[in-house]
Amino acid sequence: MAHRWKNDLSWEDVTPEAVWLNRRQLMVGTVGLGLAAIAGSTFASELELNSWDDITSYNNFYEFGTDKGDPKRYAGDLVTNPWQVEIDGFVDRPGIYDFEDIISKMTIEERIYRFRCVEAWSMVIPWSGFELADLLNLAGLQSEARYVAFETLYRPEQMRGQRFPTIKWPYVEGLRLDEAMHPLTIMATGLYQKPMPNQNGAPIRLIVPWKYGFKSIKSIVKITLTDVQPPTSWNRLQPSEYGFYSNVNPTVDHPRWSQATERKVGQGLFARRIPTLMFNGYEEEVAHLYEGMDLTENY
Ligand SMILES: Nc1nc2c(c(=O)[nH]1)N[C@H]1C(S)=C(S)[C@@H](COP(=O)(O)O)O[C@H]1N2
Ligand SMILES: [Mo]
Repeated sequence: MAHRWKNDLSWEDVTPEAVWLNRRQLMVGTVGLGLAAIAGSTFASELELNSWDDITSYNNFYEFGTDKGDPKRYAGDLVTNPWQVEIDGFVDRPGIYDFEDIISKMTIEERIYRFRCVEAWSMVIPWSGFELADLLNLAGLQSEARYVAFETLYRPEQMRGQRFPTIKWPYVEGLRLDEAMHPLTIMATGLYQKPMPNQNGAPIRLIVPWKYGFKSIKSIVKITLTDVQPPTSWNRLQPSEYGFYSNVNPTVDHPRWSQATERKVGQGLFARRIPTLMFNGYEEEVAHLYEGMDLTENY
């Protein structure tokens, strides 16, 4: 399939962890490198790929508990094979699609994306997956479709967090159709060229890199094309803090904290906070989707 996606970060841009560690040791061992070297190292840290360990042990996945360590601790209980995704609503071919069948029809590629959580931490992650647009086209979009609603699995026997009413289960999310069809929007099925770990949303999860992390719903079992804006879990929980759009925006603060900077996970507690970029650095690709919209109103 033809892709309009423009490559953003590649393995040449990011600093794989091993290279970074060597460079840091080198720097520590070299006195008097001067300011240029220090500035250079700061830049490198922003583009440093987060380690497998960072990405798979510091998670948000309330289905397994609210602590950042809970998903790694408990997500092993989830059985992800076999897996089905139901696609319904305004599509020509509604039905229950087998995960294996879906991926056999898709072009799987790697995407290195910045990932920015609403709680002001961030990572750089090498996902693998395919464009959501390709899946929606496989199902056949009808002209009435204006939004896409997503639903996570509800299986409290294996998802222990669902035994408590932390949020209203199942977790739900939604996108406007043009956001869903944008070539940056992917369904991720793996990371670091391995199958998706359970704690990161196995076997299939959404990634929308210009939006706060909570939009990127995990372990999806249902996709519905609708003509009305669908409910979303965080908006339902606290509408004054979480809107439908949730675009990364350093100029619009969360009511309880600033969104101007972020803490890169894995850099240590005393690392310098880095500036948050408009649309998480994807402004050139996505700003046109929101032309004429008041982004303070539509947060
Ligand atoms: N089903 C489901 N999806 C979810 C969440 C969740 O609790 N349940 N948490 C969201 C939040 S708040 C974030 S920041 C990201 C975290 O993704 P990661 O653990 O892969 O970094 O997943 C999002 N997707
Ligand atoms: Mo988050």
